[in-house]
Amino acid sequence: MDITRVGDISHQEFMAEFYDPGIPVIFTSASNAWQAKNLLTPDWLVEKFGDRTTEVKGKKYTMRELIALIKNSSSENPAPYPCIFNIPGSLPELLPLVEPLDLNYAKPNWLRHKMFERGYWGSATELFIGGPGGKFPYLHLDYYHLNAWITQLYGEKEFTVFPRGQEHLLYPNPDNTWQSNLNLFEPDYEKYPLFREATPIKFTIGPGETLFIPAGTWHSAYSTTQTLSVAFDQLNSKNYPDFMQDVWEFKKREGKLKAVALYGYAWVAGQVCRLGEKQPA
Ligand SMILES: O=C(O)CCC(=O)C(=O)O
Ligand SMILES: [Fe+2]
Repeated sequence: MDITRVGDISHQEFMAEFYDPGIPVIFTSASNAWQAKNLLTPDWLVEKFGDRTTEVKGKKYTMRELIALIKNSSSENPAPYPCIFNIPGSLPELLPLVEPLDLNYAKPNWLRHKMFERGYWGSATELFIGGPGGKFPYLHLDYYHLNAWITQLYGEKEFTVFPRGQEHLLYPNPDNTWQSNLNLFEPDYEKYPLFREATPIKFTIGPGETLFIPAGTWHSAYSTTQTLSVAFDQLNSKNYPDFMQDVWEFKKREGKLKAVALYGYAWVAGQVCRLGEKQPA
């Protein structure tokens, strides 16, 4: 199986051919809608936001320091990855440059509703910065069964995704079932023999391309050059049942009372969003 690239398809076609069946796809030109396209470069970020800070693996770095690290990164000696800036919190000036955030495809998106905007669900609009050799630490499913939208704005990133239904070949960690135990980049087939039967789909996305990763798709990524990407999540009636199950599972770890409160809140928010969709525009 291969990944499909699409150009100028309608929202309706996207929904029917990719969204509803849950098939990953690359949009080659959706980001034409964003001013950020062809604007963001590592040097530009240093010039505009050199002093802004973020934490990577528990250590605080400035943008200037991170860009210097990715410029010196190599597969033998990779810079830490991923380096992530929360855009609304730390780089709000970028927000108008990524409008419409939904790229005219990632809709409806209940996470844009006031009730879901509070940061309880791991959903965020983020800038990912990487250097050559930077590997996402594990093969995984995204938290809360959110759909992921990743737009590459600079450089090239190699993704690996797995077709649905291969979970039993991917050795999810029993304690963290959204993470795989195996090292995708150097698989130990002795320890994880069933992985031989898995059929990874590998591809590279380049500047201006947007990858849609449907909820429930196992994936990981690897920067082959200096990379900048903008990622955001999507929730609506399709992934909402799985989302609610995750809200319960994750919040339970923080205490039953909290889980009940947040589950109730997410349930109400879901009904509000569902009703909103039914109203004529
Ligand atoms: O762009 C990447 O490195 C992949 C990021 C990813 O899969 C995630 O943050 O969940
Ligand atoms: Fe992910």
